[in-house]
Amino acid sequence: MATATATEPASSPPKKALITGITGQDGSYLTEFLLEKGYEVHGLIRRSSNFNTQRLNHLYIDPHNAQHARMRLHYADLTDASSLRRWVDTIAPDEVYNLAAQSHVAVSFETPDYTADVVATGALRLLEAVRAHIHTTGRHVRYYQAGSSEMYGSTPPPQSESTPFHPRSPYAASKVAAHWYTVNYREAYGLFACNGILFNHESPRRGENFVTRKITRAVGRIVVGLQKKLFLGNLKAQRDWGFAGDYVRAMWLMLQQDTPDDYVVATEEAHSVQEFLEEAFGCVGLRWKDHVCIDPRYFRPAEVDNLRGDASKARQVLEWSPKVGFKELVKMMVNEDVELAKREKVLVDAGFIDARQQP
Ligand code: NDP
Ligand code: GDR
Repeated sequence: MATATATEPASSPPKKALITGITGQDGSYLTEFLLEKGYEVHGLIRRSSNFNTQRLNHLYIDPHNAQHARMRLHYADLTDASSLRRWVDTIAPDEVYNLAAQSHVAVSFETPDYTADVVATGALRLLEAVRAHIHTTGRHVRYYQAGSSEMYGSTPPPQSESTPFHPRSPYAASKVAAHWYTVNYREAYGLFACNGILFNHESPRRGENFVTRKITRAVGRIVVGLQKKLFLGNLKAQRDWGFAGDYVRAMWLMLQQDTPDDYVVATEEAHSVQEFLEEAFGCVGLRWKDHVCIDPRYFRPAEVDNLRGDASKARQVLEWSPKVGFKELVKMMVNEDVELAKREKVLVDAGFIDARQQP
C-alpha cells in the first residue's frame, strides 16, 4: 500500500531570484524581502580589492557550514556579457532584478563612458542573456529594470508614467536608454519585463556620498565630536524621498502581475535639501546653519531642480503605498548614524582610526 507521503504531490521548489547590484542599498533590502518570502536568492557581485558585501553580512551563511544556504553570491559584471549569460543559464532564475549601476549622478559626469557601459549597455546585455535563455530553454523568466526619476530631469512635477523624459546627466540618459531597451524587449520578444521608475529612496544603508546619508552621517559625527563642518552643494533642489525598504516591495509586486508594465514609485511629497538638513539637525537639537558650508565642488554641471512623483498607478494596480514618511525616515537615519558615530568614537579614542577620516 502506498504511504500518504508517497502519493502526495511533492511540494514545489522555491522560486529563484537573480539580483544584480545585490551588494547595494536596494539589493540588500530586496534580498531580505525575498528570503522572507521563501525565495532562493542568487546575487551577482563584482570583483573588488576590498570586500564589498557589508550590507549582506547579516544574511550570509557560509555554504560550507550549511546544507543549503538560500542566498548565494557569484562573480559577474554588467560590463561582461559572458558572465551574465553563464549565470542566467546556470541558475535558471524565475525572476531577474537588474539593480546594478554606477548610480551616482555627479560621478557620471566624471565617468560618462563607464556609466553608459554599465547602466545602459549593461541592461541590454542582461536582457539579451535572459532572452537567449528563454529562447533556448522555453522557460518563463520575469525581468525588473531599476529605472529612475532622474530620467524626468528638467520636466516639471508631478511626474507620472506618461510624463516625457528630459535627462540631465550621463547617468540619467543611460537610464533612459535602459528603460527603452526594456520596453523594446517586451514589445519585440514578448518578454515579461517591467520598468520601475523609482524616486529617491534612502535608508541607514544608503551610500555615504548621497546627500541624505552624507547629512545624517555628519550629524552623528558632530554629535559625538568627531566633525564640526559639513560641506554641501545645492540646497535648493527638491526631491521626493521615500524609504528603500518600502520600495523593494513595489519591485516584487510588479513581477507578480498578470501583465508586464511600467510604474512610478514615489511618496508624492517633495522636500528641499535644506528641509532635510533642518529636520536632521533638529533631531539632535542642533542648528544646521552652525555647521554647513557651501562648496561649489558639489554643484553639478546640470541640476535636476524638482522631482515629485505621481504614483497613482502603483497605488491602484499594485495596491502599493509607502509605510514610512519623511520625518520618520530622517529620524531613522539620524538615530542609526548617531549610534554608528558612537562606535566610531570608541575606535578613535583607542587610536585604531583617525578622526579626520571623514566619509
Ligand atoms: P547602489 O549604488 O547602492 O548599488 C549599486 C549596485 O550596483 C552595487 O551592488 C554595485 O556593486 C553594483 N554595481 C556597480 N557597477 C557594477 C558593475 N559594473 N557590475 C556589476 N555590479 C555593479 O544603488 P541603490 O541600491 O541605491 O540603487 C539600486 C538601483 O536602483 C540602481 O540601478 C540605481 O541606479 C537605481 N535607482 C536608485 C534610486 C535610489 O534612490 N536609491 C532611485 C532610482 C533608481 P558594489 O557594491 O561593488 O559597488
Ligand atoms: P540624486 O541623489 O542625484 O537625486 O540621485 P543625491 O543624494 O546625490 O543628490 C540629491 C540632491 O542633493 C544635491 N546636493 C548634493 N548631493 C550630493 N550627493 N552631495 C552633496 O554634497 C550635495 N549637496 C547638494 C544634489 O545636487 C541633488 O540635487 C539619486 C541616486 O540614487 C540615483 O541613482 C537615483 O536614480 C536618483 O536618486 C533617483
